[in-house]
Amino acid sequence: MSKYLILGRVSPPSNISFLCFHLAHSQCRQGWREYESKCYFFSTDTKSWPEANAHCMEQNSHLMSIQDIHERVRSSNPDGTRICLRFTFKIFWIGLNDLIVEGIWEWSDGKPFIEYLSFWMSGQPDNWNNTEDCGQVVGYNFGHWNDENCAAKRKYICKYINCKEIWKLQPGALK
Ligand SMILES: [Ca+2]
Ligand SMILES: [Ca+2]
Repeated sequence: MSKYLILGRVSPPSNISFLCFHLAHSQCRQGWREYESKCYFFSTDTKSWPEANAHCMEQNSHLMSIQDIHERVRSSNPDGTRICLRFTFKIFWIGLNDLIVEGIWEWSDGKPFIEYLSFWMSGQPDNWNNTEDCGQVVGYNFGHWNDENCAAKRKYICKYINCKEIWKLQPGALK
């Protein structure tokens, strides 16, 4: 059964084919954890950052970006808060990267990089050996961030925004 109520097409020139609104009480997909209208997936397997990025996108999500203090606190709080039960002492790739311009950090989901939410480990990012362009949260260091070589195999966190409280645009969904 469709989760969405189709409301109609958006007129050209938009390439967005329709608007939809979530009808029922929304839940995250199985295996994902809900927090404040967002759904998070904490992997148990390990992948390189590009593999993890592609995997999240295949799941209609992105590597996690940190867009407010709650996400940062949650991701940095190892005491069993809901979304970080399996977070303690582990390292997870998030969407953080400076792949395009060295030293300019961005989120892979295109959300703004909010400077005051930066949460780097002491001495990081160091772009060690000029090879570190992907960002991770370091569970054993209170969730502080480190840059590491993108080829390193790490666990990863995917995130998508739930439809519960927002109007959602789904490009091409009627094709
Ligand atoms: Ca770098
Ligand atoms: Ca580093």
